Amino acid sequence: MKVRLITLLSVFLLIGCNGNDSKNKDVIKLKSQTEKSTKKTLSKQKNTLVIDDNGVANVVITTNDAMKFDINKINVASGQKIRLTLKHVGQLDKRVMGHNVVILKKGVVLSTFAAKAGSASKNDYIPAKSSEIIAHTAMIGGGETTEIEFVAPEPGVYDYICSFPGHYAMMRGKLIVK
Ligand SMILES: [Cu+2]
Repeated sequence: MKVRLITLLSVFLLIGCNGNDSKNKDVIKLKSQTEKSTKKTLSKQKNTLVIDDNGVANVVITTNDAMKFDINKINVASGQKIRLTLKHVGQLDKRVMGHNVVILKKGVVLSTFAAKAGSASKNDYIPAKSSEIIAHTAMIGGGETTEIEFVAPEPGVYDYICSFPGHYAMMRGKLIVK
């Protein structure tokens, strides 16, 4: 009698375990589907470089509450006029999830610059009178859009980051000028 009970119990336990396992798998599947769909949304909004009738190259970088730029590489020719649009499609306020695009000169050490920027809270995290910046957008929050125009510098590879405290590690890309 005892043996039978134990057998029954272990059968129940086995069923129980299997049930949990498949539930976990479902959860994992759902999660990866959500990740994929977020990526899709971002890449749908991704614009390739379009040069308009006035000879200006339009670049649109989309960002969100997950601290990501959808474009991490911009290829341009030296001397090309660029209109850079930054679109924040998140919902959080700029005080908690502010984003900008700061294009830095060659040789600027990102961690050093980011530390300086982090202490410039009164100036939207742009260090005053910095000689390390080629161009930068305004700092914006969810639902906002901002744009700047600048001319592509001499050939080389330039880093761009978001200078909001703690964001540069995730939010960075390269402007590749040929
Ligand atoms: Cu940011």
